Amino acid sequence: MKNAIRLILIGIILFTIGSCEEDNIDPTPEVQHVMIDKIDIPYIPFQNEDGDDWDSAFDPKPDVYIKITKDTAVNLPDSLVLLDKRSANYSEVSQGDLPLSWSLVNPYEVKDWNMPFYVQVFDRDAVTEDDFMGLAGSFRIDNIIDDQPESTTITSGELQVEIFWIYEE
Ligand SMILES: [Ca+2]
Ligand SMILES: [Ca+2]
Repeated sequence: MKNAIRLILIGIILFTIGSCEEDNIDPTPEVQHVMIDKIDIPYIPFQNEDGDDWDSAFDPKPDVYIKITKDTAVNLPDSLVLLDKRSANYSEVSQGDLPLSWSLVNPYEVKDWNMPFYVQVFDRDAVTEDDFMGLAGSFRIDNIIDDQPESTTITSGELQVEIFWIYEE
């Protein structure tokens, strides 16, 4: 009888330990960090809204770069620009060069998941002010966090932008 009680007690203790351990294992670790790994531009407008080339006769094709911004306005202060790839522009882009692609050596973490952000595309100019080619957005981490897609594509007119994500626990 004593042995039986002892076995039951041991059983209860083992069961309790087992339950505790189970509670400690999180079956789906939650993503804590979402980063931008790469930005692709599969399509750009090859003419401006007047139907003209982006540049003059000698180098008519666009010299494309991107900015990631917190707003849709074109000339934003630095505080509203998350990422500026002006120094990494593509020169004289033609159809065969697409998609353009910017891989980030240091993936950019978007800390505010509720914040809408945009990808603005420009033609880099030497003498005159850079030409604004268009923007795609808004992107928002809250919109993707449930599905955690590998990438998100937004098309806006003749412009298409694809952002590739990294998720970390
Ligand atoms: Ca231009
Ligand atoms: Ca050009």
